[in-house]
Amino acid sequence: MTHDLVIRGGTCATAADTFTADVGITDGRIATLGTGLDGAEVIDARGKLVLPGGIEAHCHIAQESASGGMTADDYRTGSISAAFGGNSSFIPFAAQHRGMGVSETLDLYDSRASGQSVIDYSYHLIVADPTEAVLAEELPAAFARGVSSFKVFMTYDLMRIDDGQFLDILSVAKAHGALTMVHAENNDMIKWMSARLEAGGYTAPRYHAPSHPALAEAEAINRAVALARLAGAALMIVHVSTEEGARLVADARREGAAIFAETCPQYLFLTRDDLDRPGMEGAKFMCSPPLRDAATQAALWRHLQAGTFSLFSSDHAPYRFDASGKLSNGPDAPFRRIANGMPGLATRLPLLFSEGVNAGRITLQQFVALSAANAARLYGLAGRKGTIAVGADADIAIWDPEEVRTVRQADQHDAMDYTPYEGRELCGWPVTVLSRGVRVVDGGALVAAPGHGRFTARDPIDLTGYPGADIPELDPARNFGARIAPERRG
Ligand code: DUC
Ligand code: ZN
Ligand code: ZN
Repeated sequence: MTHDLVIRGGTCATAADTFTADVGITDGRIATLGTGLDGAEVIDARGKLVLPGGIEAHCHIAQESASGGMTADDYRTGSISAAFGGNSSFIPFAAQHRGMGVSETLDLYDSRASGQSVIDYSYHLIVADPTEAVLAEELPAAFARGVSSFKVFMTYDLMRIDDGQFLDILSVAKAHGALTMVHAENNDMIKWMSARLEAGGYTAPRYHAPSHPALAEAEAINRAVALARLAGAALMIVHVSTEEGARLVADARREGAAIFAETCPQYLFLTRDDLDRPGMEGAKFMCSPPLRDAATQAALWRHLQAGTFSLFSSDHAPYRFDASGKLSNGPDAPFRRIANGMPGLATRLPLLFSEGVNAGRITLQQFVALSAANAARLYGLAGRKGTIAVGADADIAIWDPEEVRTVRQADQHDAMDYTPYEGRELCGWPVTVLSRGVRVVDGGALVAAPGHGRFTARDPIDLTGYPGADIPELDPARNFGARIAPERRG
């Protein structure tokens, strides 16, 4: 049998295994793993690693914030940047703002993504307005559409939900097999700290860090875990930035709860000292939660190694260092009026490979788990993406584990005007990236056209092996129709 394409002689790796094989691809899927395979086209991968294409599971693309600021990247530039970073698919957010319906939100993002992306995509739905209609009709309709995860915020006045609303959303998610994601920071602690800092005249970017104390993250994670356990629902805590938060996650996981967590490159590779760069340069390093210190970096690495974190995602939230982005409220804006976020789609995996695998901190199997396999399992893509297996989509990144390159903004493909990793020398880079068997990036060039990437409907989360509610009698999902107390609706 002649395949459409054969990747010959590479070292393949999954989250479980490393093996040498040719990968035979036909009709966009992996058809054969073997030796001596025939292909109409052949990629020589001797000396290279053949890995599942990354799944970037946390990024903000063509998304406006509640206060109206738009990300610099759209689905074209964002997907191209992701592909150059070794990703074959990504899951940006579709953000419901108050007053918007869920279907309306998804239609809007469909219109933004359609025909633009070079890699496959889905959305996590951000739920900021969980009305009765949203809970009873629109979220189920979103699941039916293949959107099986959504994010809620415990902070930001315009986005946050209260604990009762959080329980309602967790219950609906549980009933439908969706995964709830949470931005866990205590809103009032942040507002209280910010007001005091500002009153004292402490408004430079560096004060963004103390305005979001570690305690604010720990308090919110503790509460979020308790709410999820009461509802008997699974929960993903995104962008964990503190040792305290990671420890709470590890404890809950040890007790068998379906609590999952993610950390991000910025918390392992940057510190709050970066916020203290001269002038307003620190604004480039503002993200929420904020950068912490070197001791926290070390603790987060330990948790990454120990399996506390299932995901390592970029949280690419691109705002340029100009009046269209970070400095939209003036060249000296106080930290509270500077957009939060930094780019990272293209650097997430090279950073993890270089400083994780090549530096001996994590195994290749952990790299595959963190870059693709765990996201596939948790976000309803298992069997299709995130693995090198017969029948799976041929979403593959071929890596040269010895290539050394220095990160430069001039080489980036996103719509940004800086990278926080400027000048870093990294060893190990993706050289060819395939999406469903089609070369997207090859030899340093983009070779697929916008529109190659398709919306991918996702399956429900598989929680086999996790217990249900800690207190079954209180499991709201068992009494779904009567679940929402009318007094909370007013
Ligand atoms: N949360 C994110 O997930 N990304 C950017 C900023 C934020 O608050
Ligand atoms: Zn967040
Ligand atoms: Zn984010």
